[in-house]
Amino acid sequence: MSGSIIRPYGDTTGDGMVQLSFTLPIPHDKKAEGAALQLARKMGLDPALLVHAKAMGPDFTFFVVYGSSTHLVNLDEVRVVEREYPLLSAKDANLAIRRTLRRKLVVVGACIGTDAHTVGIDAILNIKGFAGEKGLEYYREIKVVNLGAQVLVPELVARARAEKADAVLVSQVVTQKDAHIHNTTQMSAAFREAYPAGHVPILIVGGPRFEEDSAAQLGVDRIFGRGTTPGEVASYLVHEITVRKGRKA
Ligand code: B12
Repeated sequence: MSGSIIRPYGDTTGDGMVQLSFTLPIPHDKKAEGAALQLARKMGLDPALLVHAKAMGPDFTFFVVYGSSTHLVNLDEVRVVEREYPLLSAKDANLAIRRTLRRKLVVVGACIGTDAHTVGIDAILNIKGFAGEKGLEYYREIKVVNLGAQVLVPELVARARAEKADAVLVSQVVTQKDAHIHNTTQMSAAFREAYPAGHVPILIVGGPRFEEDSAAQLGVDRIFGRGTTPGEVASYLVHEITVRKGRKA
């Protein structure tokens, strides 16, 4: 195998072993177990071993399957979104904001739609922060307006306008029926409609299950995923206000 082709590792290097779990909408019996193995084989696991099956009520069964994946990963074909800006300390971010804007940077944040998962956005905004980093409220040159959960898009737009927001930070954790995609697209469209072209605030969306390279598709400037820290967001904000100022000049 060339260095850029890899396979998963279980017991011995390159044995391809992976574990996966899923639920089928059938009662737990021998046939259900056979159905789970059929699915696993169709997904490229060969051999596939059933290591766990448990009834989830009378009509569903949960499975864990362990098996060797027949697929190869080509590292040369992996595409990722690299951070194109430097990570700044809170002190340097504050200095850069003051130098660029000569006033505080205003951030309005919310969970939109029916989403009530505020832990993620609070990790970024609240002073106590996340992973040992203080949140944006700690930054002297950032004014944070955290609207909390289940905020309607018109309410978010109105508040962003009233606060003269430089950036709007939205969180979407629930992904059932692609709610995060629909809500984000609706939100970005509403901002483009409410603001003159070139004056829309920096639109940022975050949550654990976004595809990081889909920002343009969703009409936002940046997507932040799992494990994001407040410092990364502050650094991005500094980068983006600097780029925008350069464009205006
Ligand atoms: C805590 C929790 C709850 C709490 C939320 C409390 C609160 N105030 O937030 C409660 C109990 C209320 C809850 C309710 C529900 N939940 Co819930 N919940 C979770 C749980 C266990 C943890 C989420 C969390 O706090 N993670 C920790 C934070 C720090 O991580 P994070 O959100 O990913 O945030 C980080 C990044 O993503 C990013 N980020 C996130 N947002 C933003 C925004 C910006 C601007 C930026 C820059 C970055 C950023 O930065 C953060 C820090 O790194 C998850 C399962 C899990 N383990 O993830 C389920 C989970 C999210 N919940 C789920 C579900 C289904 C529900 C309910 C529908 C359950 C029900 N049937 O009632 C309800 C929905 C309520 C609603 N209307 O939204 C599902 C979602 C499934 C899906 N595909 O959508 C999950 C995945 C559980 C599961 N496996 O089924 N839940």
